[in-house]
Amino acid sequence: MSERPRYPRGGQALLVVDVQNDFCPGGALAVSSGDEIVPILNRYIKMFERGHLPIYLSRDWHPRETRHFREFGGRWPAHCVQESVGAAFHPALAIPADAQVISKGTSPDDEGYSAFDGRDATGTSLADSLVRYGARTLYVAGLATEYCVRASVLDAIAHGLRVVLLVDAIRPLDPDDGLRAIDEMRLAGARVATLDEVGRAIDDPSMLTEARSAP
Ligand code: VGL
Repeated sequence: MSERPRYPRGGQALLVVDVQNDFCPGGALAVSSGDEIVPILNRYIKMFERGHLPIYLSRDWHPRETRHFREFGGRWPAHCVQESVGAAFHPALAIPADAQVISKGTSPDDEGYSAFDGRDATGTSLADSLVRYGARTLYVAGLATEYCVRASVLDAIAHGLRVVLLVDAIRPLDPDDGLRAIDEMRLAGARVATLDEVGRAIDDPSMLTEARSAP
């Protein structure tokens, strides 16, 4: 399985949320410019690979019939149906061979907004996997800001993790809701950062800790 170290430097890990075809332009529940973040995500992924740090990719992985879909009483058009092209990761996303895929929303009663509701291929929850890796700081990016990114960030904080929201690699379904969600995540304790800052933090994790405790 993974060749990444059991206790990564600084306890840092990356979570890329739902960068799937259905959330990108042309998809069933498209985030406008959702695909714009892919080259930025690839740079983050490279940074974490170079640092030998664990990388998680969550995906919506819904059954054809789920109460998450409008057709069955839910809110959304059908999207990210298991094994469909729409559920596949964006083709330009540079997924490392040992990245951990976390599937969520996999049963008819499970809406699966948060990656913390998901499990890897062996049935291990994201929270358990992070504990196993000794991760204490989770960097989060992906789609969509006000739904699955927000839910994952708030759950990570509730699990006692430090969260860094990668604001240059998230996009909302609705711009106003996206801004409100960023405020909410910050108020809950998430730090925000962009590529430059993270590049330095990976080499010197104390940088983020210090910045967080500054007034
Ligand atoms: C999402 C709406 C419905 C997301 C998933 O990935 O943010 N949003 N299902």
